[in-house]
Amino acid sequence: MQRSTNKTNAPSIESSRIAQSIGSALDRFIKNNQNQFQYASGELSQLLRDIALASKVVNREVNKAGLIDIMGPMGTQNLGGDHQQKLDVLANIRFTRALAKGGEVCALISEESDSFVDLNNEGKYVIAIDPLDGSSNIDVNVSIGTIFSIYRRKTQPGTPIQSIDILQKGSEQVAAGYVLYGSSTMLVYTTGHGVNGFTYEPSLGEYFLSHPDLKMPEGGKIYSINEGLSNAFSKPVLDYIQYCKSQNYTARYIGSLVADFHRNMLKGGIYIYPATSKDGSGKLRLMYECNALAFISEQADGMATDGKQRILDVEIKDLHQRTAFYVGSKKMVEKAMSY
Ligand code: P6P
Repeated sequence: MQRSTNKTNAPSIESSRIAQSIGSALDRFIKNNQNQFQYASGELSQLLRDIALASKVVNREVNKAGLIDIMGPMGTQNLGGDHQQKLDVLANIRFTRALAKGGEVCALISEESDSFVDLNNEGKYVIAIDPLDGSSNIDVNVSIGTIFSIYRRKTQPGTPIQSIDILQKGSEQVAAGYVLYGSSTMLVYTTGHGVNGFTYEPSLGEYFLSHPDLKMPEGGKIYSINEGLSNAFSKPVLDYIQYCKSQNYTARYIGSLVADFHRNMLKGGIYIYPATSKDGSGKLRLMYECNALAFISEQADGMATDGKQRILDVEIKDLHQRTAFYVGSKKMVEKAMSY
């Protein structure tokens, strides 16, 4: 068989295209962009690396959950009364340990811990994290996610942590992101200069830039809401759902916030978890679920409200406070707000 020879020795089209398609590795990207970060950039870079490392460990455990005894409930409940899954607790341990070792975070707010965790170090940052959101989907092999918000502590490092370090509203975030353990594992984050998505290559143990400068389409035709709760919805919410149906929008609801959010960010759409007659303040948590996704959505030219005001402006009264959540394409959230 005649072998095709590449006379000019220039890289063939295929190899140059493949080379182009793989973006820079996360470490390289963080280093190249750390000067954008007006605070002590080296420390934020280290913090993002610590999160990426923990996510690789959690990813490995999530991917083999069916094979080792880490499926199913722990038989315990967290403060919010959610039945903790074994992977919830494992993920909380992994992230807490990685962040404690990294030394950049002095305090951690987690869905899995009743009060904040003092990591007893001189770190300048505070993190609010849902180590594994959507954990009820783990046993049925549906995508799940990690959600995190990063704040700077307000008081001097080395002094006792105070509530002003902990109860910071969403607009105070200096960085935020999520990990989506889906058909591929992705890390998506912002430091206030746009949103970038990285896809994990397990054979190399590296995240590579795959979705640079993510922007939410201004409009969309996907609405995500649990219509099974319709009897508990207010009339404006029901009216907006009817509007979506009148426009022949597609209903897509995975029941895993990060997966629903990520799809809507890429394709355009709106995710709604409203206040209901069952949950007067909604179900989702402000500090470690909604604030991070609200920051990301605004950085991607989207919008996030609680039905009345910008999520990032909501005052924090309690670590585990809940909020109604309308997030996604700007025009869709504006329309929903008009009801
Ligand atoms: P419901 C998962 O428990 C979660 O926190 C989000 O990931 C998800 O969007 C929502 O709750 C699903 O709640 O009441 O529709 O089952």
